[in-house]
Amino acid sequence: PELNGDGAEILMKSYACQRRTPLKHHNAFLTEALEILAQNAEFNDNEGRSVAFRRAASVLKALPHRVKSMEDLRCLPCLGDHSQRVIKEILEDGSSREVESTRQSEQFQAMKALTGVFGVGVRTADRWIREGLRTPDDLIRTGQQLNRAQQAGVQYYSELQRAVTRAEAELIMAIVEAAVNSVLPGCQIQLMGGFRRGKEVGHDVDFLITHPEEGKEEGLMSKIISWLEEQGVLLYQKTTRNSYVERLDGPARSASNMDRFERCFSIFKLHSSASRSGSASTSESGSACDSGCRAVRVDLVVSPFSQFAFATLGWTGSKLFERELRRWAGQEKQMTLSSHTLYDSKQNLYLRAQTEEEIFAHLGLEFIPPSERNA
Ligand code: DCP
Ligand code: MG
Repeated sequence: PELNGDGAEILMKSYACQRRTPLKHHNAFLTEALEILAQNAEFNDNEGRSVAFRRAASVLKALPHRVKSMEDLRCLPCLGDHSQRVIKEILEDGSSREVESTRQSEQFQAMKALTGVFGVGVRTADRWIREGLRTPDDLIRTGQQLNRAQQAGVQYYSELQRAVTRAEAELIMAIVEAAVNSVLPGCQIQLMGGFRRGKEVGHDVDFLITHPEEGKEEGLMSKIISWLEEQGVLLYQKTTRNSYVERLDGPARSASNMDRFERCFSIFKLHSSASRSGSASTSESGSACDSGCRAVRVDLVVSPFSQFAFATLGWTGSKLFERELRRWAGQEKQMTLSSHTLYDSKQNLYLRAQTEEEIFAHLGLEFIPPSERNA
């Protein structure tokens, strides 16, 4: 095994969910490069390649020191030939030609700009690029057919591009708490995603809501949305209903890893002055976002209490950490993990849990706190 600066052995486990990955690490100069290639692979609809680069980057994030030579990589898992080539070039020349030419390429930049529009995925962006479009402005200029989400995405594009600060997240938390408490007292509300992992900024703010009395959460989302709409907080919202059913013979094989909670994708309106001073804006109604207004993406998820621990684990991230948890469960434990349940295929039963700690224990994993899930 590799030695660290003090000569102590580093044992790097191969699944990201077996490792502690802090937010701040020593190898951003390498991980940013590998993540460009991962993102480009996603743009090319090559998921396998994308995950390989993300796993390689993630191993470097977990290292307790800066990589100085290829020797430092001996015995590390998940570093394929391609990743090693890129790392070698950066160590020797300061940058990788492949990474830099990807970063500069018109295709990559157009994909980044177009998939950066809320409501636009890789397939749609790719089609637009083949039609000669490059930027969100081009969509407006050429009068593209846009669905409601994409219209909001274009309308609030520059606002939504700006990183959401923790202060803004706290402000939105206060608004969500006010909404939830006024429609159903006794709920629990949790800040999820990157902010739960300790990030100072995010691309959105994620919340998980439950009520300790199972069943009370039914119909909750539409009441929350009505309250927020009456207060004029929402610039956009789309709610999907809860479609989860627990099957006795175990979870259905699903094409997507998306969970099936009642969920609201929304855009909140804050007053810029309020988002600086820390007071919420709840008085005006209407859906305009003028110059004194801040638009922020907010995701609300409602979970039944019995699934709350699984939902908490599933909505904390990072995306790679989640993916690795599910892979560990399936490949190493013959279990199926989702944001709803954990199913043991050897015993043919659902394993219940009230806390994240219990889920890690069911999976035979050491508990990793949210701040160290930044894989
Ligand atoms: N999530 C997931 N798979 C998805 C979508 C979400 O596992 N396809 C989980 C993990 C994420 C969390 O939900 O951490 C929130 O998703 P975000 O896209 O908001 O990701 P983050 O909050 O981690 O990042 P950001 O700071 O960019 O919002
Ligand atoms: Mg988020």
